[in-house]
Amino acid sequence: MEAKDNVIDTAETKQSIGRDWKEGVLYQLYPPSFKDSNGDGWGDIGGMLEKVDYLAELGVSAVWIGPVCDSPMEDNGYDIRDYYKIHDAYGTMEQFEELLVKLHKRDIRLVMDLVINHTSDEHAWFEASRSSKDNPYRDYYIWKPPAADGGPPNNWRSFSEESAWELDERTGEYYLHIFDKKQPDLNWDSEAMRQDLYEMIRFWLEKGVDGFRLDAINMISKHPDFPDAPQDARHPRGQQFYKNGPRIHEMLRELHEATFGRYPGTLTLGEAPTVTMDEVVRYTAPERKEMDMVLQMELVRMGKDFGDPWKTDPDWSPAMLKESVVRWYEEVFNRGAYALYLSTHDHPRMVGTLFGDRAGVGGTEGKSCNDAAAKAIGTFLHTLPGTPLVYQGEELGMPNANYRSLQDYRDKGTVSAYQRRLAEGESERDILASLHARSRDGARSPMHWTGGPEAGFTDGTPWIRINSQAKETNAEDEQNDFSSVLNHYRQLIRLRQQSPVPARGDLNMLELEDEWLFAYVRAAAEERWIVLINFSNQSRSCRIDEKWACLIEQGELLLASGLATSGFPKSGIPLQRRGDRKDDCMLDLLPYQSAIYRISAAD
Ligand code: TEU
Repeated sequence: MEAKDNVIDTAETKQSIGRDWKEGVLYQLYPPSFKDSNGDGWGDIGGMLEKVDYLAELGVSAVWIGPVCDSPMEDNGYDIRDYYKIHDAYGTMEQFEELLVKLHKRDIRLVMDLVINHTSDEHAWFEASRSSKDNPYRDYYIWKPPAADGGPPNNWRSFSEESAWELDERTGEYYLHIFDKKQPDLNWDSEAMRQDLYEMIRFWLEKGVDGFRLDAINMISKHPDFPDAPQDARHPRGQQFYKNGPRIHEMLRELHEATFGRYPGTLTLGEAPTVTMDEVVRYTAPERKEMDMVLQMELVRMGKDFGDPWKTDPDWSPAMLKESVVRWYEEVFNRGAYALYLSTHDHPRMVGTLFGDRAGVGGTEGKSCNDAAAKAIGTFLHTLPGTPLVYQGEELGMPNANYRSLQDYRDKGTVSAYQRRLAEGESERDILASLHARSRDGARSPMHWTGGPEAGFTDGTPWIRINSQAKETNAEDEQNDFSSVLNHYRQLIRLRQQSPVPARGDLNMLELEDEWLFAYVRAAAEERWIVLINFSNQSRSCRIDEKWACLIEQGELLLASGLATSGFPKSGIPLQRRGDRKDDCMLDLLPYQSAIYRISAAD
């Protein structure tokens, strides 16, 4: 495409808002569960408008808003029926424009969710496509004749665990759907389809949208031969033939050139599950002009064995966490870019997954343990290399929803997994335990705005049950409580605004004998930070190198957190010297304690 001299100057507005994207903090807003303004129990743009001040006070620089385009809502909007229309339950285009203006006034940029690997089967393109083999829209989607035995063209499975192919009686052919059968995959090999998508993206850019989170973007280029995968391949079978496929980079470059590249300053945040580090660099190296950042999905998926998506216990260890953090830093940080999240709408909340029983969520001491764990997670997220992405409610320490029966769940994939497993003879108790540990609905319960009815989310009946912990954990109470998780997040975000260390600093993960203790140094030219975190619910102690001990002693404590009843040892420093021996310095951290020290670069 011949874009260069076609650069449109809304860029000026964009660049005047905030600083470099990487330096800020991103916030994920999940529309159905954020705030309802009209009492229908479903979040909406009116609700978002009410909460712009809340977001501004938190200090985030951009908000990624989940899909709000017209949709039959089979997958909460990740199944778009009309890219040019706001879904009725969310409000109107005028309200969307008002939101954009209001966010910009508070220096917050708006990032839309761009779902372009697939559409809804109710999209006009698909309706035309399926109508006959010679319809001009036929090749907007991926159609194949049946295999010799009349079955699907290959053995790929969809994320919803069925075949990835659906037979359409009308023409006797199968269409591909990597996700649900209501979400047919677009055919990115069709030039006409791509041009239609680009036009739609420019429509939103013209409105002044600042960026896009590109849904499942590394799946758009499919292997041209559609080969069978080994029968025992990891779930979902066939993924190696459509993730990071043969034409992916060519396609992303063309997409960039035809759309985002014409609007400098636009952020593109690519969702790319299962990638190698080299692949991430290829996606995000600035000179390649593909995407700005990839979402680092490893931490949020950690320990979840994708051979069995419903396994109850995440097979997770602190060593895995350290390894992943260091690998991304060493192999990507200086060559490409990534955003880091520890919770999102597709996985149960981190505070439940990693700390679940360990944090004692729901028990008598549940609240203080939960909050201490939530703060440790916050410290970790904001002090690692990579741009932090906070998922709504995480900043309040919202626990995983405590859904206990099938009636509580709304996610289609969750409900069908329940039914399938029950039919296969599994006990209801076991199924519910694994849903609690793994269902996406765990993170989708509505925001806790107040401790009042329906957590202040709606005046009506919420589309999904409010978490019973809303009375103890809610924004209204936390606003004014200096020791709240919310205030911890606000301070973390402020620290990031004031120092170059978190966005640009090098990382040196110190080797400690206790795997539950994390100590790392972030160093930028002007300044260094030492971060200490205890990820367990036990007090822990291990030897620390004298050199680092001295630096901690001389450092300035920027922020600390731990169990409300405890705090730091009297000295204010979590260190003890035992005897005179130089190497006998111990680091002592209380359960879920975290601390950030600043030491000058000269030390
Ligand atoms: O998710 C894409 C994705 O790759 C999945 O691995 C996701 O982790 C899975 O759905 C978990 O069960 C994106 C969206 O984030 C998700 O909400 C959508 O359902 C999906 O795309 C289809 O649009």
